[in-house]
Amino acid sequence: MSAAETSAAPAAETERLARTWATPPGLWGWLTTVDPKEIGKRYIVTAIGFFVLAGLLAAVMRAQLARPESGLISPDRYNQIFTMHGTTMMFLFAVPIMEAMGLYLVPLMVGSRSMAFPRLNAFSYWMYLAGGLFLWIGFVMNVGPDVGWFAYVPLSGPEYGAGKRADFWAQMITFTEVSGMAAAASTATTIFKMRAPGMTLARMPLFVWAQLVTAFMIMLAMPAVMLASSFLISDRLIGTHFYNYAEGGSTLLYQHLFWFFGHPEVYIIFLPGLGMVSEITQTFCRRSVFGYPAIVLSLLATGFLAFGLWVHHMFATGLPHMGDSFYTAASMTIALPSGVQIFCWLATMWDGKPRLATPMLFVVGFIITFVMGGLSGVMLASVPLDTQVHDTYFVVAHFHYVLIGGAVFPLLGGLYYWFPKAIGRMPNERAGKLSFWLIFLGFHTAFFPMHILGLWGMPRRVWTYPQDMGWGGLNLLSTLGAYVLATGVLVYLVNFAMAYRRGRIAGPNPWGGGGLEWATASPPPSYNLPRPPVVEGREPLWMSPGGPATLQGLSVEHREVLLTGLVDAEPDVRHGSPEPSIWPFITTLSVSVLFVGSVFDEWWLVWGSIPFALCILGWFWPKKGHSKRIGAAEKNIPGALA
Ligand code: HEM
Ligand SMILES: [Cu+2]
Repeated sequence: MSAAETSAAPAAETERLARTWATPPGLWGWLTTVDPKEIGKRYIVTAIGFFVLAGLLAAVMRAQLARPESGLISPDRYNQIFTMHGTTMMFLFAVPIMEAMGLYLVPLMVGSRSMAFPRLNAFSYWMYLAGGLFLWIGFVMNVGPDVGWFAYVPLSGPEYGAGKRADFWAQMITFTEVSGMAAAASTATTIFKMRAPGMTLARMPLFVWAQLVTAFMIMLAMPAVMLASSFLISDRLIGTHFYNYAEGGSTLLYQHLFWFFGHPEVYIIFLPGLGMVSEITQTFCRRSVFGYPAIVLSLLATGFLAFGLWVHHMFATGLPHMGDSFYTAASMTIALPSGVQIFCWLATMWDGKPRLATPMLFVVGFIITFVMGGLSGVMLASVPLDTQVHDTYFVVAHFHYVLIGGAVFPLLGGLYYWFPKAIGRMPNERAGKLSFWLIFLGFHTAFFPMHILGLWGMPRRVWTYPQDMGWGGLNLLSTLGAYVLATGVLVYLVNFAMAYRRGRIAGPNPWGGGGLEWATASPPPSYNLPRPPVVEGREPLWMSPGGPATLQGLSVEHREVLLTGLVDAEPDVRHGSPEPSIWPFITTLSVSVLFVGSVFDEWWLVWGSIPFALCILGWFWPKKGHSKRIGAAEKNIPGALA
């Protein structure tokens, strides 16, 4: 067969492919699908649902805080509400949605038919859904956790945390972390082994790099918090003494375990956001991003450094001075890699005359807001200042600047940017711009005053404050800002809902992007691309606007994916990819019974593991798969596979 060519696949071939990769129709298909795009979309919609719920809780908090001595909600409800808000935002919205963007986009961007462990992706989604429902059902039944999103002991321990509330928090953590690690393992493996031929590491899109670093951070950080929450639950249920000072345990151990996860967590949330910013910036500036190697190195450096800062959350616990100084220095150092990336984007914009469409507006909003959040972060890294403003609204302002500025703005830009790809229709630009301005101005009105309130001494996690403190005015302003922000989010989502039904048809590449995700139809067919593309540069579509050259010979009769070499992405193995399967769903049911039951009685752990073991047996029951190594002669990117 001939060398690589840009021929379109004949219709018979794509029809056969569509049948091979189809998801069964109806409810059965919904429960059994292993298509990463289906799972990614579902994940994203669910996460947006949790974002809206947690946002409503924020609206309630802001209503309560708008006036001094307000009695809108009771202190006990307030405790549950801020805990649910923080917990939902971090564990059920931010991390899952960032991973889900990867599940949807990574296979398209690397030009693969599917992902490495499609059934594991499905399992990840079901586990996430189960954990989220568990937490929210608890909240509705008045057993919502009330111990803050980091659930410090001894407050959350057996002595002070009576009832089941803290158990609900701890077990929800186990659910979501299992889910998070499953998705991360699949993403990392896909990136390493399933890139299109020719997509060497140095040609990988920056969003894919960001997802890779994030996946490793998830796999390294999440076990720490699972340990923290499992020790907590066993202290509470079976009387172990991990955190019991009187019996030789340690309360500080909890903080170390939690923040060894908790600090990397914030980078897990915003590194994918940085990846989106790079993609959007280069498309709207119509040039490849300035300083690709510098950006990749910064992502890697952030990933490593993020594990060396956790103690800055514990400055107020009275650590040795040596420790204080070390973690101050480390916390300041991490500003450098982020700074490098900001300069790279600015240089790209400088050179590129950016087109200020909605995604790009969110990028600009991100740069402004994130730099401000970074500056208050560097201030907090200094121990004397931190001991002054610890647990005040200054900290609440800081982390919303980095979380909303650093992750939510890029995410809103990214969702808008890839919406036409996933749905096939364009959102309305005027509504998009309106939503941006409402969100941006609302955000700063809501959160900037909190810096001042914090410096004036207003503590966080208080349900109200006395009239004569003089905090009323700024709090009212902050509440108004929050409602403007909420209106902006409403406009943003309504715009999507309208576009979903009536938007202009997008076509494969509405923004003129250069990455492989734009080479296929919108929405993409179940098999992604008819034939594996052969990649010759970082922006394959800009190099050959007619579409990249393709490779023939991958099976269309069976679900077959092409595995390639880790560094150079030479064709290596053809590998069978799983058919739709009900096992991930059933396995999740069995794990859920075990996890939920164990909150009430420790014996569920023992008996519950039997159905779980049976499920695993069913899942991994040997099937006729196939896997064929590709001969040495064909490795150098031929036009056809043997
Ligand atoms: C959408 C607009 C938002 C508003 C108006 C808002 C408002 C608030 C307020 C007023 C508090 C402080 C409660 C207190 O200390 O008494 C708070 C806490 C918190 N928020 Fe938000 N928030 C928003 C979005 C977010 C997002 C997007 C995230 C994360 C991705 C987030 C994460 C947190 C966390 C982790 C806490 C700490 C909870 C705790 O103290 O345990 N928030 N938020
Ligand atoms: Cu930190």
